[in-house]
Amino acid sequence: MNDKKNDTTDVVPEPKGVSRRSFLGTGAVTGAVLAGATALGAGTFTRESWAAAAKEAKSRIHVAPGELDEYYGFWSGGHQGEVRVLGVPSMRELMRIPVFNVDSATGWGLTNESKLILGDSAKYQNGDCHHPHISMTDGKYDGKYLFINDKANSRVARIRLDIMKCDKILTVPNVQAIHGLRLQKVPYTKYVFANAEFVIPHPNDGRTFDLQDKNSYTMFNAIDAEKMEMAFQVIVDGNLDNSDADYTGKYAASTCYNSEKAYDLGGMMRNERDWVVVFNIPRIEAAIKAGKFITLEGSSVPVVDGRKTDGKDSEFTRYIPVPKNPHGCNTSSDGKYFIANGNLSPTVSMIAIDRLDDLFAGRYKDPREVIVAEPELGLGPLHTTFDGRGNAYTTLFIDSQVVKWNMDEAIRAYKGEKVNYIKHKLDVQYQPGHNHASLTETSEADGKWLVVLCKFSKDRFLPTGPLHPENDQLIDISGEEMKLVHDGPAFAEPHDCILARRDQIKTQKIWNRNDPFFAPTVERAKKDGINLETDNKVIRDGNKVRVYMTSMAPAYGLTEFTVKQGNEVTVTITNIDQIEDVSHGFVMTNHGVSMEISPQQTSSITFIADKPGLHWYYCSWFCHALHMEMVGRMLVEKA
Ligand code: CUK
Ligand code: CUA
Ligand code: CA
Repeated sequence: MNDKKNDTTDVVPEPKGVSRRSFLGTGAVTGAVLAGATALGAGTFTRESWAAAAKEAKSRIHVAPGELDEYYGFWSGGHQGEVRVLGVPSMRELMRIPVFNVDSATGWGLTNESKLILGDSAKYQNGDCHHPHISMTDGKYDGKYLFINDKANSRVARIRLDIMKCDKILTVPNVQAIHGLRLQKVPYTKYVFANAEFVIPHPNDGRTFDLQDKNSYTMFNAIDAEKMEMAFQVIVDGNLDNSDADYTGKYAASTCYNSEKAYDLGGMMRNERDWVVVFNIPRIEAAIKAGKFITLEGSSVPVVDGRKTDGKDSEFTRYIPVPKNPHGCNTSSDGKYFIANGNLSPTVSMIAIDRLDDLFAGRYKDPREVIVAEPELGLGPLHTTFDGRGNAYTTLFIDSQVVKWNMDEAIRAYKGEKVNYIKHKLDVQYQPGHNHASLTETSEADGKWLVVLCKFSKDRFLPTGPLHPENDQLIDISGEEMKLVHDGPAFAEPHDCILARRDQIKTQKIWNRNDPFFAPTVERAKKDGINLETDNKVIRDGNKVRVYMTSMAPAYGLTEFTVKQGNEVTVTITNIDQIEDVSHGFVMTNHGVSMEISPQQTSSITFIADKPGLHWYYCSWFCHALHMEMVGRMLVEKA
């Protein structure tokens, strides 16, 4: 227990054992969920032993000035659209990686290099990130890429971890709202698995809006991780929420909360059970290789049908009924279970991965025979994470708690043995969604830290008006009991984060001149006969003007250039500084132009010189004692 007491009887947690409300029937629980939505304002804290607790917590997470953290944390930026890099356990924010947003500091969404990566989707300036995941080899992080979804515009992005920049974005075709995203763990991340959440008509051209129509469905998507191109799509029954992959490379699983294919709340809760759908990856690959697939109108992506026909399973999928409206889907770090989190049910369902071969071979009458336990944990279980010592940690949204429970004991209890598999319950502040233990998605789960991403912070921080920050809490899980050690206010709902050991991430100190990130710009310069490292030149090409210059603290290679009003101007700057950390910027005042040029980087930006007169440009990153003097003038002659 942490040392704070909650003064409302409604949310008083029991430190150990099963919550008194967890035995409510499903119907009552559904009622509690709906009531919970209005009862969230309840608790206030008394802070009697705050000082002592705070002191102890501080010593656990303190990373002294100049010292480095043990873990990299990659945080989803939620509907802010970026990825944030934090040090753990200090929870210091180290960097922000713009992805689906427009970023003024780096020029992401403004520069030609970033627009090329954003592709057709550059027209969207919003995103909604949920699930950041690091590429793996043999079930361990290889530190190469981080992938993240954009639910808002149905995209998946890849970040190169050596430079911590987004290098590819793919809009997943034929679907709406990419939500659950996980990576193949074994033998390596060949596929990014991405769930499209919403059921839509196919083709979605207005000829029908009926979700019950047999041509209304959503799809499970596999993306080739290296090429960032679609590999295949699988039509499913119901919808798709979260997913995960196993440690054999054979199976992926997804939760479905809308087996009803309903469009409203009541409809989506109609069925007593929804399901987990399991995908047989080798069978799908074999069918595609054999040419047994279809394509949808206007798309060349191979599609296979994973729906049941007349109650009969397809060869590609199995549907395992679980209590209604499950949410999170998590593979235990020992590789044994897919765990579906009950959400509306106080339970989680443990699916034995070693029974899936038999399930696909048709050896079970009832697909629920693959479920080896369904422990009751408390109200609103959303996501589960693991410590590598046989324990699981599940967030309880409604109870505002994290529950630590033992997987083997839960299985024994399911068989009828009298064991208390609940090890500890800890209050969190408040209403947690995802949680993530250090290295939990890999075979190296080390059981040291647990991050809990709370959706509400209420009274935990200085008030910031009607919009409150979220609260990302850090919990020490190295002992028997969980200990809350840090509160981390965060903007715009991170949803999920991932932790990697610091030795697993290897970054470049300065850019490599041959980096593919700006290779297209280098190519174009070559066509103009420009040596980017030495030339400062203006190329006139009809109405287009291309300005090439170098930057080296504290000066641009060109302090003046002249164009005609109405010219389309592309400024390309190469930072020839070789000194780590000496980034320059380029801002053309009153033109909406801003970009970053880090050591040995080439960046370019295009704009219309629509106003005659003198326009100053300046360096926006403080690079030198004479940084203020790092300026130049664009002279625009009247048309
Ligand atoms: S989801 Cu947000 S709390 Cu998008 Cu992984 Cu569960
Ligand atoms: Cu260059 Cu400031
Ligand atoms: Ca449902």
